[in-house]
Amino acid sequence: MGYFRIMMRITFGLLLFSVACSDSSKRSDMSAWAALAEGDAVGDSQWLDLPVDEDKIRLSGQLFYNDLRKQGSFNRRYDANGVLGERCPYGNEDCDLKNYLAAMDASVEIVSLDPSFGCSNPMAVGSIRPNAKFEFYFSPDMDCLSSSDLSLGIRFLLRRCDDIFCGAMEATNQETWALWHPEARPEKPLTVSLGEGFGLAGALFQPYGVSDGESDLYATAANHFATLIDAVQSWHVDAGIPFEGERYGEVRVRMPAGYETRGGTQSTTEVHLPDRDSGWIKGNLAAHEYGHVLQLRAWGGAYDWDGPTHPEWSGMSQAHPRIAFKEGFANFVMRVGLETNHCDGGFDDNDNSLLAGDPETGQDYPRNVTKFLCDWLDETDDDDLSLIGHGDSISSSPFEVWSELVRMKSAPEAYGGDTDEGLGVCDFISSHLAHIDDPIQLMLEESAIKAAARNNKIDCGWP
Ligand SMILES: [Ca+2]
Ligand SMILES: [Ca+2]
Ligand SMILES: [Ca+2]
Ligand SMILES: [Ca+2]
Repeated sequence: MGYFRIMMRITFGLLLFSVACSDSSKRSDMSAWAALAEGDAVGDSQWLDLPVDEDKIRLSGQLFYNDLRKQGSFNRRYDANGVLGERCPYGNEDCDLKNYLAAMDASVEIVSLDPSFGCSNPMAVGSIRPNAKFEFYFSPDMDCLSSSDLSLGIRFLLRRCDDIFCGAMEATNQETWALWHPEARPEKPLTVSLGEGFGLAGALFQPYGVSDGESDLYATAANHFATLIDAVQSWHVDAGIPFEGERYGEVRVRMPAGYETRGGTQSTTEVHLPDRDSGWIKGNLAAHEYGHVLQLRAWGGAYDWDGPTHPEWSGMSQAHPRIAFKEGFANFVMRVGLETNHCDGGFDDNDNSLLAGDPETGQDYPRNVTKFLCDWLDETDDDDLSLIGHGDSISSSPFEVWSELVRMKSAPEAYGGDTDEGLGVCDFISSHLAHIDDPIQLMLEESAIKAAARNNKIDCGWP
């Protein structure tokens, strides 16, 4: 079968540095928060032996974080030795609680620390590359400076905001998690003259270690940010799903949100993550919650059903089909987003990864929904011999799954969906089939999709 099997479109967003006195409402009061802590330094700083025009300054450096997640896409970034990143979870004695990887996509700002002039906007803004580097070559705004000797600070923020995505990790006080470079901060400005270049020591987004109580939440926030960026890379960069920033705005992931014991997505823009209770975060939660953000944005900003949207749930427990679909979809987003949690391999096979419930009620279980969406996506055909039908022979792309998600909510009349009751995985299937005009293609797809659904104990009352 290959009717809606298409090649996944892969695009790589190239982020360029911009030099600007750009404004942002989130930035105006950032200084106080950012001054709370400075990062650790890795290596030495040095004057750069590179040509610099006399009206410009060249600055470079690196930013790392300590990646102790169990789950993530580690090889999207390089480590401090320039080698592709690897998994080294908390508690692994071999790496001694150190796994410094590039803080990819974090923002970096250069600000004037000269007290004579009140220039609060950053004079240059950029982002951290997969090799951890940042580099600026810019002409400062001389109106913001008292002389040709500049007193500069370098500020790192767990925030990515560009045409592809805009989101940040924020602390309980709703300010972005941010750090000064240890050698370019209010207490110790970096002094550079026009026409000079300076390479700063690498910095680590971990000012208080990984187990010193509340303060080490800086390091935790950086690990959540890595998971968020992994999901963004898979869904918005690789799969090309629109973020719709103009319509919905920036996503703010608050951690710790004190009252939370699990994650909670409040809206298209507000995600809450709990405090770390012991050990370390697993690394999957921010990607699951981001799945809810994607669904809400695909659905016009709301679920729209009458009833609770955040009931207790688990993958193997029976729930209303609308909750099973919502949580199953969020876990699907996490599986596509994190390389360690992919759809194929052990999760594909029903022997290794069990289904829940029975064939009559299977659509009520988040686990079954996730496994079905994974079969809808993957190219690994599998067949459970204990269930009727020839199993999974279909495949698609994340973009097509997302497109169907949008369509099922926007045109329920096409297939008889009840948005007041709330839509489930059977609505997802019905919506897809309702838009196939060619009767032969419809017959083929219907047969294949039903077989794949039944392979996941999903039977929508079909004859
Ligand atoms: Ca499967
Ligand atoms: Ca498949
Ligand atoms: Ca499969
Ligand atoms: Ca079978």
